[in-house]
Amino acid sequence: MSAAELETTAKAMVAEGKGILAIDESSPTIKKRFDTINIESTEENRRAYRDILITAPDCNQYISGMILFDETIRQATSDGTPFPKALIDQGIMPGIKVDTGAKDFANHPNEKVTEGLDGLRDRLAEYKSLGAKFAKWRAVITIGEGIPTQACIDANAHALSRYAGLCQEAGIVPMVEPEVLMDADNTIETCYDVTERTLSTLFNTLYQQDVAYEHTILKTNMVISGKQCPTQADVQTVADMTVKCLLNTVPASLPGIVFLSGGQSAELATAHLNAMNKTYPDLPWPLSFSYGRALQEPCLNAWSGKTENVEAATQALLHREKCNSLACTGEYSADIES
Ligand code: 5MM
Repeated sequence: MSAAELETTAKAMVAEGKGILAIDESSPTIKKRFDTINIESTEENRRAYRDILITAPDCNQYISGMILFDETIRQATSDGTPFPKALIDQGIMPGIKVDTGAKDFANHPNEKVTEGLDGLRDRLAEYKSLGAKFAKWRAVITIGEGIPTQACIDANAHALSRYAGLCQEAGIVPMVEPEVLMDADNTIETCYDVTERTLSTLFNTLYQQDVAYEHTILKTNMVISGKQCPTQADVQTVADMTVKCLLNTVPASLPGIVFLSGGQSAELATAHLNAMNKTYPDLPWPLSFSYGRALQEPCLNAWSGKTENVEAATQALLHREKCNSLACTGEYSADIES
């Protein structure tokens, strides 16, 4: 694949009014999600659920790509069409999660470093042959007493950069995801400081390793109050501080930035994205979404593992996709929720 094709893929991922649906839960995470609706995490149940997400009619109006898990990229729809082909037939790009998970970081209690570089060159070649156009790697940065350490941020930035270089070599667009977790009791100001330090380290390291910014997509957290913080910043403050942080750290040549939802409610994740795009329509990059939970939760609950609920689940998914599509251009209003 030429540089021009990488550029085309990256731009298409963040085409106006479109975002990415993250359905790349690893086996332990999808089990956690299924536990909430009392469904056993069997291979067939995972396939049936992902079938709903992948084949929702006309979702290509809102969705440019979906991130798959290794098992999912090898599965097929109920009528036997391989999932990657079912996506490509709708004009949606298949993506793939290529990290192998966040593991304990040696000598650094309560911190994680993401693994998955061993054999990655060969795995990327296989995923490409299966139709993958982009690949995601998630690093986890935890806020707490004395953490994150710079050592943890550096180790994760280094791994992200090595994976991103291998992706571009393979003709696959890297979607680099450094996630500052929002589960603690920190203020929004602490989230700002940690996110700024994480992103500036990441882009310096990408530069040192000659990763082309113009063929890279950033998937990041919003700058937000920790879930347990007694004072929760309002929507406009989240929008203002997130945009300020991105302007201070992200090169203008990046084709686009997408957000993870990180445990925000579905409606709040949409409202935050909308406020950013409404207040700041002339940023150097499109701001879009790559939510997992904030797109899937209403759909998963509506489905509850029952065939007779597939239509309701599909409608719940399409509704969230439409809301977030509108938020990409600042045209969302909470009125359309009712
Ligand atoms: C969909 O979940 C993804 C996979 O997570 P695990 O490897 O932990 O199973 C996850 O990387 C996801 O893409 C991002 O965290 C964004 O999802 P949310 O739910 O935070 O929007």
